[in-house]
Amino acid sequence: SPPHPSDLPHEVEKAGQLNKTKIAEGGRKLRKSWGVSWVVLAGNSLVFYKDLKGPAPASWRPASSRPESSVDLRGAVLERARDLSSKKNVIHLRTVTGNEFLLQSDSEAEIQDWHQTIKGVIRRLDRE
Ligand code: I3P
Repeated sequence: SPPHPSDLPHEVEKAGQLNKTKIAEGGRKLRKSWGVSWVVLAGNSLVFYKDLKGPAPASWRPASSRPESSVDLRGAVLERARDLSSKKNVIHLRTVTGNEFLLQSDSEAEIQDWHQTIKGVIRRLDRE
């Protein structure tokens, strides 16, 4: 069974629902496919979970769901996406391995908070 949140080694800095699409894999461009994900920022990673049908879970981690994927933020680059989407409130994340994601929220305040919080982790890792 999946680990209980309290067994996980890192504290959750932020978690929430975002629209997400991967736009490149290993530097190779992918066709966009937007979907809703639960995104958890913990330790050095951004972790993606499938969205749940129905009401939002009480805790940060959807019960009995395993991560879909996880992104190592060391050396990653994060910017506001200017010309990469017709949507508003989009951030663009590129990993050292050349994987690229767009994350979007209907709330400008939310995407600004994600931007600042993820940036903080990237800067911390840059100093290590
Ligand atoms: C894409 C879809 C995406 C859109 C993308 C389209 O079409 O409409 O939502 O991205 O634009 O190509 P399809 O479903 O046929 O693949 P945005 O919503 O982020 O604008 P793009 O090709 O300009 O990236």
